[in-house]
Amino acid sequence: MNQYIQNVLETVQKNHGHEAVFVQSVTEVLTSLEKVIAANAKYEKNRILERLVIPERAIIFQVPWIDDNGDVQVNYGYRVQFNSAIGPYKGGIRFHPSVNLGVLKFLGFEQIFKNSLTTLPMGGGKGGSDFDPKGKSDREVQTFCQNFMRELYRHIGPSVDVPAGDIGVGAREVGYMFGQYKKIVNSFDSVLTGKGLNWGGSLVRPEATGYGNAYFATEMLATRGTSFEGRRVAVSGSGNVAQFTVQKVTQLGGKVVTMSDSSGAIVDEEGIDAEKLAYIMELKNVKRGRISEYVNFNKSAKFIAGARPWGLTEASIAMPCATQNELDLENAKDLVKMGCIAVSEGANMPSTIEATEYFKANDVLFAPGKAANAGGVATSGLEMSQNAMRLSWSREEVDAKLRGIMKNIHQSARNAATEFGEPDNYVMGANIAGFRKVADAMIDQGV
Ligand code: NDP
Ligand code: 2IT
Repeated sequence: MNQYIQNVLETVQKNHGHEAVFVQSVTEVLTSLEKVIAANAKYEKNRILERLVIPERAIIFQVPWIDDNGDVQVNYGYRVQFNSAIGPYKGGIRFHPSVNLGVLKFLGFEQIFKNSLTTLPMGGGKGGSDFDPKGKSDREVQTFCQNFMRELYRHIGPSVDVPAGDIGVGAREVGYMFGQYKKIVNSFDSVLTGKGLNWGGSLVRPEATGYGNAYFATEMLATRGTSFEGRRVAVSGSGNVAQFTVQKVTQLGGKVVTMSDSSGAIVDEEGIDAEKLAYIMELKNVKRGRISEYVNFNKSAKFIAGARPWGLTEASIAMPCATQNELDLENAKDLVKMGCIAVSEGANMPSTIEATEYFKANDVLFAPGKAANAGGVATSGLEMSQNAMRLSWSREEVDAKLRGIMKNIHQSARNAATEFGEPDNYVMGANIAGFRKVADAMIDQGV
């Protein structure tokens, strides 16, 4: 490996070994930059890698709140403002008990390159809390969001840092946080994206990550002269990204045969069509139920407690849309055995490095999350543009722009991969294309 990259990686491992997913994401990115770093002395001279792996700023705060029993609770709040070379910090907020600084550093680091790929002017950031919205009343979620924003508001702003949703943060939570921000600063700002349609949100933002994932996969499949048409597709997760991945894949002629949540996976050999998906959306988004309940609605489907969807049934395309490291080497082997020819990541870093390498070795097309799921943040960027112009585009306009952006990301990843001799290596292509723009901006702006 290139000596410069190796030195930076060793330092990150030594100082941040306890932040395993952050080290994993840095390792994946840096090792794939080998050829571009070797060919351009300016990156080492300007210490770009050392500067990229340290957040420009990371804020940690306490969030005290009162639960329905009148008891005082306290959670951590975080915002990692990773890199602002090409625009204001931009990235989601995650509420999940597994959230800690290391998880948000991994997500913020990924976001730098993803946002760069969208072609829109957005830097990288991520925030969140170890608060678990599961099982909480609506009043508890509201009071938590308000108390979270009571500290976060001073660190964000339409030209500073623009958060959005992620795991555990959807339209409801964005609404409560926006309401609190507006009350404190007394200004109707474009300070969060994923807003409601009546108050500054963009059409297609809720659908954008899942639709973008399907659009990216369509481009990638076309390079092998094929498409979703008639193919069986394994999807994981049943939240925002999974739901709209399933919807678009089905519209494009695919048959989705699995979905999941953290308690297990369902297999529906007949395919999860529009009517069944409507049931799942109501179950997950309104009733806030569990995917296991799907078998009460559709008796021919199976629920396998504790299982991941990989290898449970034949599928030629896999689209992991739940969480990081939910697809490991064993899962990758099972998928290939069951006929998998392509993987498109809706989630952030759902495949382990070993799984990714196995796919590459077995000629499976592999779209990394930072390229395939960039449609969500790209449409957040479009929401910011509409807010700045004080107008809103039609559904058709936003969808056409999203489709164009995903086509563009696919092309620039493929072009960069081709330039460095591995046309099918979307990991290398996406990382190089995302990196160059940010690194060159950092050099332009001086030390
Ligand atoms: P949601 O909260 O809407 O859904 C998350 C889904 O993943 C749920 O089905 C959840 O199951 C499952 N899940 C979460 N944690 C785990 C876990 N530890 N093990 C197994 N399953 C788990 O989140 P999103 O759909 O928004 O996000 C999903 C992924 O997509 C994340 O990686 C996120 O970072 C990424 N992403 C999201 C974007 C967006 O616009 N929302 C944009 C780009 C990427 P359960 O209900 O049981 O917890
Ligand atoms: O991981 C992601 O790209 C997101 N959660 C969306 C971020 C955003 O600002 O829309």
